[in-house]
Amino acid sequence: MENTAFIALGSNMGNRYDNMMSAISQLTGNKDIQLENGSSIYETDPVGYEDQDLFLNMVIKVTTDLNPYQLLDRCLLIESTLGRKREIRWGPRTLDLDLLLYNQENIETEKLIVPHPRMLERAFVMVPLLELNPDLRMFDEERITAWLTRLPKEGVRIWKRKNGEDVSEPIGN
Ligand code: X6L
Ligand code: MG
Ligand code: MG
Repeated sequence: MENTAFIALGSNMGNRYDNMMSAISQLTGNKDIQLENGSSIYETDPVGYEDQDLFLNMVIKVTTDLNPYQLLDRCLLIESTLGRKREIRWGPRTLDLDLLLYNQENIETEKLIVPHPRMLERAFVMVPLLELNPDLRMFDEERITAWLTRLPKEGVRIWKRKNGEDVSEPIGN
């Protein structure tokens, strides 16, 4: 398990929590991907296309022997086993799995861009990612500073804490 990757999960259709837990089991049930850590789960306002239900979002850290393309293919396969249909762009989905980071690598091909090109603009990705304390040195300092000076938790409320306890109150910034 020589490689470390961070994967973002999102769901806003069906049983959102069960969908995410099922995805984690499928992803890490195969011996070639090991779950290292998982963030709290956040309930988040939809962005991009706003006329849809609230999302649950979280980020997991895994170690793996798979290369980034194999890992991406595994993610896409799990999305389809959970019934993901691509109808409306940015629309509702049973499960979304986005490969955010793979070691410190910069990959830019037609199939895959890592680090995920839009992650710094998305609080529903950055709040759980920063909770896991990844090394963010792959980004230039200016972009990180610019992100941190905005309201990073807007539209992002804790839903299930990492320690397991349910909450219904949003946490402050
Ligand atoms: C202007 C234009 C501003 C487009 C933002 C942001 C588009 C995010 C797409 C955007 C823009 C996205 C999730 C979501 C989606 C999710 C929450 C996307 C792709 N996925 N909203 N919207 N959680 N809360 O996982 O991320 S669609
Ligand atoms: Mg996504
Ligand atoms: Mg995706």
